[in-house]
Amino acid sequence: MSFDMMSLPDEFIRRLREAKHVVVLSGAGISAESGVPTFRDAQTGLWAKYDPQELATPEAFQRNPQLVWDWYTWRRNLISGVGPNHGHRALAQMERLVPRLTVITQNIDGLHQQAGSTDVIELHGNLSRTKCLNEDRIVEQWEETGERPPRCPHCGGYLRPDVVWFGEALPPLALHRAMAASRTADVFFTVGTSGIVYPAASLPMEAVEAGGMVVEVNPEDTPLTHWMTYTFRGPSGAVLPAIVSAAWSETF
Ligand code: BJW
Repeated sequence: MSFDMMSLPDEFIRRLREAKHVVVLSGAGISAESGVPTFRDAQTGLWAKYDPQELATPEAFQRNPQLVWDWYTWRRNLISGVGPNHGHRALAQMERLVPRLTVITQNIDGLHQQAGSTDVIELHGNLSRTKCLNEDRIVEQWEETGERPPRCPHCGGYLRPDVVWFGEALPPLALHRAMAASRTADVFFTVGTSGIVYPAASLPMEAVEAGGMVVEVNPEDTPLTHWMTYTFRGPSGAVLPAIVSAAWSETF
């Protein structure tokens, strides 16, 4: 789907070009065009009968650790076969055009970093890391015995992905940095997130309260929409390159 650059308001472009700090809160929607299903999309194939919101919990892991481990293994394999799309790349490009750009992502796929973004705060962890359920320490190597989940080489407890499940605290430093960045944002983009999961969904309000311009990029309305200074309806892989082109005449 194309996005009409002519529809970008002059005032939006002016404030973006003058911004000293641009902050982007991204969600699963930015990776959708890379082939990573969003969190609230209906799942397909093997996983169609499961609700992701019921797999991404400590209770699910306690109830059925093998099921949850297998789901994350499936997702890790899926992510390893895809790459960043035009939306991720447009943000990496924007970072080179403004004094400072911080990406705060809820995604665990590492695609912003692959695209070249260098200041990325991961709020919900990263699927490439594994940690011990008991000791909460990152584990890089373990013996593959066929048991799923595998066991921690130090304490024998289960291993789990280093991601944040419902009811778990976000990494404190990441959350602190995300709050601080949101409060200093001249322009705050929320891209491809349903805006229903907290505390991430509160970050645009931090930017609003500090006087920042808040902008939503999403094909659909969200609960965050009414806070926005501007909303651009469309897929981020089309909208974000159009914004960079309109503001800095960069071509993609
Ligand atoms: C496109 C597109 C395209 C499609 N282009 N866009 C305050 C109020 C109410 C509840 C709470 C509250 N504070 C805390 C809570 C509880 C809970 C919560 O928020 N629940 C809500 C469901 C109500 N929050 C928590 O439990 C958090 N922990 C916490 O607060 O701890 C407190 C604590 C403190 C001290 C000690 C102990 C505890 C933790 C939240 C963790 C969320 N984890 C997950 C799983 C991560 C690992 C994994 O990936 O498996 O994070 S859940 C899931 O949701 C995942 C996502 O990051 C997150 C957000 O989803 P996202 O990214 O927005 O995706 P979707 O699918 O929802 O939306 C996609 C969007 O893209 C849609 O809008 C589409 O339209 C759009 N789109 N194509 C652009 N091409």
